Amino acid sequence: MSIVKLRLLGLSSRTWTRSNSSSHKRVLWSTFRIRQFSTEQEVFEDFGEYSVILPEEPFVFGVSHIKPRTVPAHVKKPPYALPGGEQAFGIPKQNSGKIPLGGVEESLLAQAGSLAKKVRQFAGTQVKVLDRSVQRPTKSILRFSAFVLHKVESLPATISLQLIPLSINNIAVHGIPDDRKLENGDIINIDVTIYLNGYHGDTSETFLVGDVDEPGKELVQVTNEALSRAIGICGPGRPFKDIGRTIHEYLLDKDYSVSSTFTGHGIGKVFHDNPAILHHLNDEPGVMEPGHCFTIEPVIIQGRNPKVWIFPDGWTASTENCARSAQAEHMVLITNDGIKVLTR
Ligand SMILES: [Co+2]
Repeated sequence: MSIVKLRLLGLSSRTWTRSNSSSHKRVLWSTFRIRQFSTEQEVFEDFGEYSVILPEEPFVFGVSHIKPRTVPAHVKKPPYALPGGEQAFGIPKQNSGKIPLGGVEESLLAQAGSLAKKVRQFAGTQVKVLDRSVQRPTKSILRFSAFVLHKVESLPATISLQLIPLSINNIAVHGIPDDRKLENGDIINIDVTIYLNGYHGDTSETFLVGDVDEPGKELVQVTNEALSRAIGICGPGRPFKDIGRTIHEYLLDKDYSVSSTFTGHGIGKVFHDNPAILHHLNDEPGVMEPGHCFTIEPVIIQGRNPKVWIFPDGWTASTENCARSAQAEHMVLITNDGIKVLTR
């Protein structure tokens, strides 16, 4: 996205600076106050003060220029991480997305969820470490991601680059760690996906870096509340579509929208399994049954435009108008008489 396009969208920008970091010159950012003028509603939307992440120019397409992290030989890899396997994002249609309850499978799945939760919490403590030193040069988020993974010695299931996706400010999901350092006022989503003993764990949280402005704090709080309300209506016999309805109703009187581009998913031996979990108002069939394990992971965006666009790298998803976005994710297992949240 060029500056010209931003102006066409009605955004006012002040200073634009290019990243002067060495190897991964992917990010162009600037701090400015974003106001979007919508001709339809005739209102100014004030999204607050924060840095906008944009792709480095000239664009580099794809991710082949990014060196994948080396994984120690003893770390067990999922099938799609082996040479020739790229199946992490395809859902096998025949899968029911259910596991047998009360046996070894439930226990292994719970262990994967629990490890993912610990990694997420650990990552949060590392954000706090960075937080204290944002004023001086510190670890880049690239090193941060690699460091977190090194500590847990588990494999991120996400993307073949084997890095934890870190999505900052206007990045909705799948931000690829690079040499940008965390800045005071950033909000950063850390999406932890791990593979343990044949099962996947998947959870994410959006953390505050230093002094985040009020709109940023509120966005994160609303996102967490949307997730918790959606989890609150889950149980055996409940229609899956109640998840989207609950989030929709919660946001109705607020100046936020939920992305319909990114869905939750069944999870277990398969990383992205049936059922697809829609976070927006929908009329999809399907009822939660004991043994269903799935993620709920709403992406909540400031303002009423939930559209995103994908960077030339093919992964990083930014909001269309550079409004901020936050995400929170838990794994929910439906039991015979209720639910277990495996990552809480
Ligand atoms: Co997920």
